[in-house]
Amino acid sequence: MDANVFPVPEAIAKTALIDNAKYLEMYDRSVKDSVGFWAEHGQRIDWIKPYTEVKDVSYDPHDVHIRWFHDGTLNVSANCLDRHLATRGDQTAIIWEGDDPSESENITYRDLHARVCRFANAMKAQGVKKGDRVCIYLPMIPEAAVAMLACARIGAVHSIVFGGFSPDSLSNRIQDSECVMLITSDEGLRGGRKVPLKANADKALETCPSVTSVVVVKRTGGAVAMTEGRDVWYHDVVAAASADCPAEELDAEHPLFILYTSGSTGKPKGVLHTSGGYLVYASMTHQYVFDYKDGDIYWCTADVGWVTGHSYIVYGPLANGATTLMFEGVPNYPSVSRFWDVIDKHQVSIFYTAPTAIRSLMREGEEPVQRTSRKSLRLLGSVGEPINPEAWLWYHRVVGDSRCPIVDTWWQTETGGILITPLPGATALKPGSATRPFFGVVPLLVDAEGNELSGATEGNLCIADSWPGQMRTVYGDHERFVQTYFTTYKGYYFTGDGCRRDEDGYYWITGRVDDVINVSGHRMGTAEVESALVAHPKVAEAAVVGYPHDIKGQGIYAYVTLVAGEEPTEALRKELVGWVRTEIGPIASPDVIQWAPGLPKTRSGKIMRRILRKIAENDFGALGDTSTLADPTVVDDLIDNRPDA
Ligand code: 6R9
Repeated sequence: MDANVFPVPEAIAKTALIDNAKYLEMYDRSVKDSVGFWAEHGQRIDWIKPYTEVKDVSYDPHDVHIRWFHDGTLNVSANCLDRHLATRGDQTAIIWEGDDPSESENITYRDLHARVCRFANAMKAQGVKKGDRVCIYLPMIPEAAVAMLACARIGAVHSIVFGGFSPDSLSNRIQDSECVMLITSDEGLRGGRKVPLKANADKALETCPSVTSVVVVKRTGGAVAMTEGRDVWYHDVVAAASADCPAEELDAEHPLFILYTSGSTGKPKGVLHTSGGYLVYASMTHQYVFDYKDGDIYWCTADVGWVTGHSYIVYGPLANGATTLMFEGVPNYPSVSRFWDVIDKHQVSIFYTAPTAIRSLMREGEEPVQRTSRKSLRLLGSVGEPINPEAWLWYHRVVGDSRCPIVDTWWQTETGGILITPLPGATALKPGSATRPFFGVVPLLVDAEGNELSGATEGNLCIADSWPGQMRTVYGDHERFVQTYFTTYKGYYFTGDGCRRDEDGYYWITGRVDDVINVSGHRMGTAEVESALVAHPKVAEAAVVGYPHDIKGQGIYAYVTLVAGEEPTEALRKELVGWVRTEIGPIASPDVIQWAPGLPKTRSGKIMRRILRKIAENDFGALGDTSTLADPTVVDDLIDNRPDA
């Protein structure tokens, strides 16, 4: 056998839910009889009124619509809570591990149910109604999960904004979906440092007239301003609320949440997910991809501000009655052994994290890992960006003691759940490959003209058919949804990723083919960073590209042209980095700023990003044809003055 293929370990094969024969049989049925397959698996969750229609989907650009189980009714929060009470009321639903290792808490299903009911009633008392949008801007504390489930219980639509986003970013997102309520906390706590969430929120709300009430969770006890008539304390409103809150009966296609994500152009898009199909898909992928069984302790290190936190900390695991760990902190606080200490402390058996975290911990050597036991682990996962084989092998050998399979899960905010992934009991692994499609998923590789490519090949990754977890629209802009995903390659969903398929039919994601970059697993539109830069009074023009970065996967490389008369100084460089941090948030900080007296443009004025990418990559040999440039000498200047990235 190929040295780079890792077969299913015997111990896993013996107990896994799905072996290879079963995978092949189920996959075959899922694509040949999609309706029959999903009619059956849709029943894994509880419906109030059963569905009779399974699938109503069109990818025709004139009439894109995606509906699953649409005549059924259900409640997502009842599926995550109420239905477990009789059988597992006293089981831990959420293990919360605080930023400070001395703080942790186990919350049972019964307790979580009561907290969600109380907060749902409190939201109603504040005037929130079914269909209203509610913004959640919280750190990784149990109240974040409580708020999500409380929204789901009453049919309000949550929009979570990652706590690392700036007031401006928060305000844009609130305005776009016209949220009526904002749920935040006094401060957040990460790596021992405080994040001024309420102060950020106050700033954002200056431009958000739709928000009439703000609920503030007391996390650190830091002093905050409370606006009379608008702001209330979480602990006050839940104390006044009843713990009896019947779950609202909602249509399968009732919106569950909006989550903003970056695209190649314009402002972030509000990705809309609905209730029934999403929950079926999130729970099914969680069970099979992680081979989840009763007794497992499952930990996904994502933040609920990203889709991974939605599907694989909260909705998928809780729908499955799992024990899910929620971590407030960071991998290197108080020491670089923190992840492994938490695994030992709570006896975690399934661990799901991002390649950037692995790479940064790998840099610290093996000792901080080896001084911990990790005997409880049986499965590892990776998500967010391609994992390089070196990091994969280290994760496998050092963290997993060569015992635990790694599921490299490829998916997107738009897909709601995992689409390409190994199944631990079925799939032999190749480091760096997301391997094979999940049930019901038909990946296609197409060339630039949209011709489908067969066999071992490389191309643009599309998906041929729908799956229940697929996004339904861009909130408030269905035309943008159609334009972004369904017009480039007719009849297919276009992912924006490039991909290679090998001779065994395994998929290898090669990264984005559009102007989206992936920084530490966070999606960032180069256009967003550019518009932040040009908003600075001294900047005339900016072009932003990604470049390979050892830890972050990709770093942000900005070419900046100053307005005439401005001097390119080190102080200004720092100022611009700080400016982008304030405009968007720390995750968007440029790693490199290169002063560019001119940018390479075609005669029609289009910036040739291909060339800028090559220069940023330090790859001057492959600049390609520069003859169409209006002024080819700008390229030489950029090469000569490239700072050491
Ligand atoms: C879940 C999530 C989506 C983009 C996606 C792709 C990249 C995610 C990956 C991966 C290679 C993996 N991506 N998982 N690339 N291998 N296992 O990350 O959603 O934030 O929307 O990002 O991330 O480029 O298109 P999101």
